[in-house]
Amino acid sequence: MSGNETKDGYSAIDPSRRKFLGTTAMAGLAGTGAALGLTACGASQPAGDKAAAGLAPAAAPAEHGAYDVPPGKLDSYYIISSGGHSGEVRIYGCPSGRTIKRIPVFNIDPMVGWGITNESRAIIGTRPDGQLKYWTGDTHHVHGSYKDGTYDGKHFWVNDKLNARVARIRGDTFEVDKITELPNVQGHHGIFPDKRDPVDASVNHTTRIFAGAEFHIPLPNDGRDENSPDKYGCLFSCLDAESMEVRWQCRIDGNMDLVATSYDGKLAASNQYNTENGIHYEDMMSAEQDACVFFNIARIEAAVAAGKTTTIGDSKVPVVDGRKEANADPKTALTCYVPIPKNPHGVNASPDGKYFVCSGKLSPTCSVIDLALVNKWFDGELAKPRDAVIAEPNVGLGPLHTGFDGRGNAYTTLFLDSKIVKWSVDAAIAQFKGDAKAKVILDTVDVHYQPGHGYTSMGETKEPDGKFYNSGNKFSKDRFLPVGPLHVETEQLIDISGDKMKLIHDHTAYPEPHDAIIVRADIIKTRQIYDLNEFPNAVKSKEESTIERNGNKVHIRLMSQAPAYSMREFNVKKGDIVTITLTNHDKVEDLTHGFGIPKYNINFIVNPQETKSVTFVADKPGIFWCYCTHFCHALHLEMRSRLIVEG
Ligand code: K7E
Ligand code: CUA
Ligand code: CA
Repeated sequence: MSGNETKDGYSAIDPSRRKFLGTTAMAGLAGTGAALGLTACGASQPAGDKAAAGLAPAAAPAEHGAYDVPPGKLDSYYIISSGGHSGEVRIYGCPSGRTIKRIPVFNIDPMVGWGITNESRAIIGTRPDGQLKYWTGDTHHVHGSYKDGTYDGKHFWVNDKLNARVARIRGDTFEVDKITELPNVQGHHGIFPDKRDPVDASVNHTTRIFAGAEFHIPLPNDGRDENSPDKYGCLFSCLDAESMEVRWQCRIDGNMDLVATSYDGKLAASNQYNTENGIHYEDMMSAEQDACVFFNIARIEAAVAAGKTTTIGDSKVPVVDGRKEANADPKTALTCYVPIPKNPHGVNASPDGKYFVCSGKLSPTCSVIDLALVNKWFDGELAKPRDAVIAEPNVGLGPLHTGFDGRGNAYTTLFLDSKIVKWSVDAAIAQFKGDAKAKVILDTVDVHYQPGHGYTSMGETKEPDGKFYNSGNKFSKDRFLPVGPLHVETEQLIDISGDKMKLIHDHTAYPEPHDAIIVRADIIKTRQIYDLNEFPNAVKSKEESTIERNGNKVHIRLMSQAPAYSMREFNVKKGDIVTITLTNHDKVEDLTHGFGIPKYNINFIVNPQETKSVTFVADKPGIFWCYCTHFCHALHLEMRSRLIVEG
C-alpha cells in the first residue's frame, strides 16, 4: 500500500485538490464570468471559494454496497444517453452505471459497420457520387415515445446539432431506422416528442416530434444576406413520428434552445437565449430578459391546413409565421413569448402536467410557467404573457436543467456552483405570492464537477418514481485515473428517495454526454433474434448462395453459419463493382458474426438471422482473406473465405 492509498486499497483523493479544481474552474470562467455579469447575480458565494474555505457540505456517503448490482444480476433501469460530438447514443444500466450499448447514429462505427453497409448508408443518406452525405454529428437530447403519459418503449429520438438532423432509434433493437434532415435549420438543438394530440384527445400517444433551431441563418441560406440581420431567422420544426417527414415549420423571433411538450398535447415550448438576434455573445447577452416561446400546436396546424404558409428556398415544407408582429392578437396567435431572465437554458415539464420550468443560466433563477395561464393568454384572458410566470426562486449560480421526483420537488443543475439544488415547486409559488417564510431550497449536494443535464428516474413521464437522479457533469478532473489531457466525463448517481440527496457513485462517460432519460427496465422489450423475412435481400438457403455477374457488376450472396461462410472463395476481376450480401443463419442468441476484408475498408457484423450488404470496387488485385471479426465459435479464427481479385 503506497502513501496515497486508503486502507481498502483505493487511491485516496487529496481533498486539497477540490480547492485547485474549484479555483481553476472559476478562473476558467472568470474572464467570461466578469463579462457575463455573473458576479452581479449575487445569489451566493462562488462554489470555488466555499470549497477553498472547506465549507462545502459534503454529501453523506451512501452505505457501501447498498446500491451494488451483484455479478449476474441486472440493472433496474436503462439510462439512454446522448453522446455529444461523438455522434452516438449510449445505454447505461442504472444503478450500476455499466455501459451496455453504444448505438452509432450520426457517426461511423466499424464494429457494427454503421456507415459502411449499404443499409446504414441509405439511412444516413448519400450524395450523387455515392459518398456519405455526412459522417459527423452531435447528439444532445434523447427522448422516448409516449403512450398515456409514459414511455411505451417503441421509439427514441435524438437530435444532431451539427447537421440539423433527427434520428429515430427503434426500442426493440436499439438501432437507428430513420434519419431526417431539417431544411433551413442550423444548430438543431432541442427535441421533444408530443404526448397527446392537441385536438383529438383519444390519440393519447406520440405522433409528432418537435425540433428547435438554435442558430439563426439567412432564410434561405444561399450566400445572400449575410449582413442583413433582418433576413436571418430560426424555424421550429414538426416531424411526423411515423413517417419522419417534416410536416411544417414555424418561423419565430429570436432563437431556440431546448424543447418541452405538455401532457395534453396543446403546447410545446422552447427557451430562447438570443432574443436579441445577436451575432456575437456580447450582443446575445445584452438584454436583461429573454423568453420562452410557446407554440399553440392546434392553431399552427389549422393555419397549415388553411394554406396560410410560405416556403423557403428549395424546401417544400410549409412555413407559418410565428413572429410577434404577425401574432399580436392573442386570440389568433400561433405563438406566445413569455419573458424569462437572462439567457435561459433548459425547459422541463413537471410530471403533474401543470408547469414548465425554465432555468435562468445567467440569472440565478428558475422560472415556473403555469401552462393553464399560457392557454388563458391564448384565449385572450391573460393581460401579459409574463403573468404566466408564477414563481421565480433564486436557486444558485448557473441553473441549467431541472428534473422532478413526483413529490413536488424539483432538482436543478447549477453549472457554476457545481451543485444540484433540490427545491419545492409549491413553496416557490407561495414565496412568489409573498409568503416570506416559504422554505424553497430543501437541500443541495456537490457534484464533480460543473453539471450540465440532470434527470430523474421516469421523471419525464406521469409516473416518476422519485428514486434516482443522475447528474451529467462536464468536468471530471481528479475523479478518475489520469489518462492524458483529455479527461473522461463523470456521471454521478444520486439517491433522491429521502429528504437528503445521497451521492451513490461515479461512473465514466466518454465525451460528451448531454441529456439522458432513465427508463424502467420492464418498459423496454427488445428482440435478440431477427426474422430472416424482415430483410428483402436475405440469402435464405444454400441454393440462393450464388455469384451473379451483370456486366462489371458482381453480386456475391453469402451466408454465415458458425464456423463457416457458405462459399470458401469468390473470384472477381479487377475493376468489378462488387456487392456482398451476407445473411447470418445462426439462430442462437448472441451468435453474431463479423465480416472484414483487408485493404478494402469493409468491416461489419450480422446478428442472428440478420442480412447486410456492402458494395465496393475491386481495384486491388490479389488474395484477400475475408474473415470473421466477431468472436463466435472455437473455430472463429478459421472462419474465413478468400476474395480473389484477378489482375
Ligand atoms: Cu444543456 Cu445541448 Cu441539453 Cu448540453 S444542452 S448540457
Ligand atoms: Cu464467426 Cu467469428
Ligand atoms: Ca439574451
